[in-house]
Amino acid sequence: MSDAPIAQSIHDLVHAQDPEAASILKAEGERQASTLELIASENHASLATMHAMGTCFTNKYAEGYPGARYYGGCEHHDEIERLAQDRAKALFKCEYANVQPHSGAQANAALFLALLNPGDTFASLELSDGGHLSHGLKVNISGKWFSPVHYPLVRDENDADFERLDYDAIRDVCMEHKPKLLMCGYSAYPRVIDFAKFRAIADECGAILHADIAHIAGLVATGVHPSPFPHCHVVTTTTHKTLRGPRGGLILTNDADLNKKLNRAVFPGTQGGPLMHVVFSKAIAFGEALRPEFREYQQQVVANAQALAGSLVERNYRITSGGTDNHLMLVDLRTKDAELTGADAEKWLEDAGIICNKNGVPQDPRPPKTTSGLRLGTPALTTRGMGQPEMQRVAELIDRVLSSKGTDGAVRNDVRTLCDAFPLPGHGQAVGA
Ligand code: DSN
Repeated sequence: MSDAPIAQSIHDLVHAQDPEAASILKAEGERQASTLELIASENHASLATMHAMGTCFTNKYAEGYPGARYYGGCEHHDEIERLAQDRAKALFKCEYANVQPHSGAQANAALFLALLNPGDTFASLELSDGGHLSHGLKVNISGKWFSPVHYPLVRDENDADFERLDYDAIRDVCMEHKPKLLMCGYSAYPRVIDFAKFRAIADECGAILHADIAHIAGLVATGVHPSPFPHCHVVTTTTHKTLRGPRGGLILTNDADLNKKLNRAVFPGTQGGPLMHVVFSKAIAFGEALRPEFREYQQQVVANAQALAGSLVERNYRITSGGTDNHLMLVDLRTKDAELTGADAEKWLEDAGIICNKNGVPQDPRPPKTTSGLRLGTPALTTRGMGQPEMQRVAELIDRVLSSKGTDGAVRNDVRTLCDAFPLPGHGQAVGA
């Protein structure tokens, strides 16, 4: 890799000054290289994207926006922020992009500040059904200062749409409560979202329609999942999940007035100085996402998720809603073993080098720290170059761990062998190993 010498020098530079910190960096690099990353919200960014965050753009305050800053010396910060905005607009085919949110939750906090007054009602999917904490959880500002009403998934097991969005119920909830904002887009929902249906409901009840596409941003940017535009008034996302950029947030809209309000809500409403080293990295990642091969990658992410889900079903695990259309799946462990919990499964799998997270399944009788399910995603394994045959192997390894209740110690070696066959792009150079 052409930038490998730069990566090597980052490690060496840190090591020469601070061996203690450098050894932690090296250990984390080795952990990532030697384990199977199945957390649906994680990925392996390119070396260029990662290293862009270690640049002199971190040294500068650039409060404000391009052409209207509160500090001198922002000429190149204006250039890079405009480049990131232009690439984001090209990717998502929209008119306005704010690239400054530090994270997805920050983007959503700005959304609330821009569009709602404290106490206003909004509609969303509850966290326990696959939503996100910034969509109205009581301990989050969205649930503390605003008034969420939640719409359900289809609850009837005999319905063909079991555990999918229930658009009739969404309409009923919205017509009863007349929310000012209707949110769609989720953290643990494996099916296609029908943004046009959401817009019809929003228009009928008089709500602004917002989509949080944090999980599916890469799929959306490449047309592998339908776009929220032109249906949604506002779209928020993270940049580090399927989009494979640096850790950060992004706000998109086609509406000039909303754009003004959203910009003010990001700065000075909820943030101070932008993280310009991250904006620099966002520009680079968006450039990568505009390349044709990024679409092939996203198609493979979905094909891999479907292959993994299919292989798990063959081994008697239930996948909620019967499968997946995107990059993730929710595995209901109870069909395999009624006693098996997500917490135990997560721990045993981690010991074997398979990294994932416990997750409630819809209507889960167990609490969030225990759960009956696992959430699995394929973006990171696909970045390593794995395809459908490897997904069958991964399902077999998962099953060996869970069937043996974590006692099959040989799995750890098999995981290492699989990882060695599909090295991380740039690994070794990235940590100086
Ligand atoms: N924590 C993220 C996830 O894992 O889905 C959402 O922000």
